[in-house]
Amino acid sequence: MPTLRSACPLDCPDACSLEVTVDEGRLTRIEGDHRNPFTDGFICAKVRRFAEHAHGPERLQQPMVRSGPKGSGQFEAVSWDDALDRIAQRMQQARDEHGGESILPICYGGSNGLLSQGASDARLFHRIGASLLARTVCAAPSGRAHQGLYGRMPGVPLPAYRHARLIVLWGVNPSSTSIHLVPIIRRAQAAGATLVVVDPRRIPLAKQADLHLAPRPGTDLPLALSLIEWLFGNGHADLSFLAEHTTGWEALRERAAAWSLPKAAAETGVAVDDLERFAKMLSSASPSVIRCGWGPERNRNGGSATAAIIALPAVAGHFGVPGGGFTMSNSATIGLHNQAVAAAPPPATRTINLNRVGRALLDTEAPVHVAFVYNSNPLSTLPEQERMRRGLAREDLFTVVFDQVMTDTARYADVVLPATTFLEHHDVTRGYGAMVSHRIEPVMPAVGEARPNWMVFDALCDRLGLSQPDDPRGPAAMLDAILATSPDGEAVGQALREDGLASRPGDSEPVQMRDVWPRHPDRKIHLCPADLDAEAPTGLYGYRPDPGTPTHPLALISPSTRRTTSSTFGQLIRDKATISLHPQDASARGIEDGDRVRVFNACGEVCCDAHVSDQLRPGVAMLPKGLWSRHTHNGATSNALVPDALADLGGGATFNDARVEVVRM
Ligand SMILES: Nc1nc2c(c(=O)[nH]1)N[C@H]1C(S)=C(S)[C@@H](COP(=O)(O)OP(=O)(O)OC[C@H]3O[C@@H](n4cnc5c(=O)[nH]c(N)nc54)[C@H](O)[C@@H]3O)O[C@H]1N2
Ligand SMILES: Nc1nc2c(c(=O)[nH]1)N[C@H]1C(S)=C(S)[C@@H](COP(=O)(O)OP(=O)(O)OC[C@H]3O[C@@H](n4cnc5c(=O)[nH]c(N)nc54)[C@H](O)[C@@H]3O)O[C@H]1N2
Ligand code: SF4
Ligand SMILES: [Mo]
Repeated sequence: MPTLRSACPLDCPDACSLEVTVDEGRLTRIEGDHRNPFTDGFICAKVRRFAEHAHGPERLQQPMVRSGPKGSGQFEAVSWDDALDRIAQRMQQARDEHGGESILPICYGGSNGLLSQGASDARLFHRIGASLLARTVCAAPSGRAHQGLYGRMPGVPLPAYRHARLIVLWGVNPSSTSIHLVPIIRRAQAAGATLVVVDPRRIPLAKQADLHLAPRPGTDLPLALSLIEWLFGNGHADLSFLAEHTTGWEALRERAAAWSLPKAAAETGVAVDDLERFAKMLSSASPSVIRCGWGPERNRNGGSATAAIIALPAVAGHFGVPGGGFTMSNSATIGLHNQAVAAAPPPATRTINLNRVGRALLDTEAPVHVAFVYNSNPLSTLPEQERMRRGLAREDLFTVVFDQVMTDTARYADVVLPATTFLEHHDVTRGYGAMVSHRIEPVMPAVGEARPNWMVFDALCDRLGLSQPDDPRGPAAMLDAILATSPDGEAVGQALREDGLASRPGDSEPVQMRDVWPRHPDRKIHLCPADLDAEAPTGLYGYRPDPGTPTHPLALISPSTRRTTSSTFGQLIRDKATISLHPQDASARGIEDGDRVRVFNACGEVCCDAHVSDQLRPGVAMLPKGLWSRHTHNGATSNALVPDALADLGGGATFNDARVEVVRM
């Protein structure tokens, strides 16, 4: 069998290049290749199992319409023409009777490809005047902070961590979420680098770290500010760098002054000696790099916390050397965008925050009449799951779910449409860790009658009379439009067309504040930008205390696991999930390992089994992200306990602000 080339478009920083073998239309082997050195010939276990996703019993093979009550998962097959006619008719009717705003697209991270998201889908929804969606469930607060301080300056390339003498993993768990960084860290450690982990639980790399700080969830802001205060207070702030390359450092210093190490120790639950050790490491080690993950952003203080974390290298003077600085998201590193594919500006309609879609679906003043779900599994991944479920159960709501498999959300659909996977369609991807872009081509025929996103949205545009003659239609025209209008289109176009793989133009390992600069007109770091300061409810770097109450005291976090990408691949997991509890918290409640428990708060409740574990700090419980209904005893998951309160910046999610009580059943 010939080996074919592909690339992984899943929501993962690593952006692997792949080698696949297909036999008689079925995927038989999928492995990492060496074209992209970061992939280095290996991939995660999830994608190695991709054949089970692509060819498994849950794979959607043909369009279907509902034949039983909502949520029952009873459907009957129809033709594509029939399904598309019904959808077009309901969209037209909703627009005529209630206005375009009564149509709501619901989408997020299924495939990060530029042909699959924000492309012809945006064209359709913009032209019909649908409600706009603020796609805020992930990276919204950290993205605002990264934009405000640095204009999304490219991060330290992950391979350049080999140069570092101090590596800080701050609210990030590469062993699950970015596996190719792990060997790089190990090699740096073998060469003498110090490793610090800041995470409320003992992640695998914390076991090999020189220092593990386990703050209470949501307290990274005082933690980072206390380090900044210590650096200034002890003569370790790089004042000449701050004067030359930053604005707003005096305001940052003033706000950090509220947080002495002892005060931060009390708020974060981290020993003052550990804070001081960490501060000393930051002041002395060079090169020093912070990998800032998405753990710190998913709470009420998330934007300010991320801003304070990524301000640290500026205060400590870590920039200008290979392996020095910070890495947040690298998604803006290669300048490719697909606005020309959308070919339609956003309409002047309302914007609905993705975190509050449940609320929007239950709103009776400005009701949603058509919900169109694609690239996402909102019933599993959005806050306030019970609200979401009640919204989807509304008899008068017409719901389309366009997915690869029968998700929990799809069971509530009126019409289900089968989507192709990246092995069956074209796409263009950009890594947000690895600084590469891939062009993906189909390596096998579509499974059943599955179709790619662009084909479905083009067909709906046609049916609704919304297509225009010069719209870029089809993969080749879409790629042309992207390359012709993107800042780096010319620089990477040839490589993408010829090799299917392009690296960042110019230096492959840019050094922050030497080769790459803040993307602000003054090329300076804005440590206290006015727009962020105005947006945050208590001002930038303003701290909001723990939302726990005497009735719901435990902090429930729901981090990623190795087994799913968000909820993708959840159908392949057969066993039930457990909630991890610290031994102290378990014994205080008379709970033993394996007991069935009820986890609850004002939003909802989950029934599952307990796992007693000292890998968490006391006061913190864990039930992973991405679970499906089948993984608990009552069909509810961690998201049933997550409030739809918003973070301080970017309207972001507060998944880790769930506060709960747990009782034995
Ligand atoms: N295998 C796998 N890979 C993935 C994903 C997946 O679901 N599975 N998801 C992908 C996506 S969508 C994303 S956004 C990235 C996310 O990548 P990561 O940021 O690595 O993942 P998370 O699991 O969100 O959070 C990381 C860590 O933050 C910790 N944490 C929770 N609350 C806090 C806090 O308040 N402060 C601090 N310091 N730490 C905290 C958690 O214990 C967890 O270990 O990974 C991507 N890669
Ligand atoms: N409790 C809790 N919940 C969380 C988080 C958390 O930390 N805790 N993290 C959040 C984060 S970081 C994220 S990014 C979100 C992600 O939330 P979602 O966007 O809902 O992501 P997935 O669960 O991966 O669902 C993606 C779906 O898209 C489908 N899909 C993939 N490719 C295509 C395609 O080409 N076309 C179509 N039509 N469908 C496709 C997949 O089969 C899958 O069902 O979840 C958030 N939810
Ligand atoms: S999910 Fe991440 S590690 Fe796994 S194949 Fe895709 S890019 Fe690579
Ligand atoms: Mo995410």
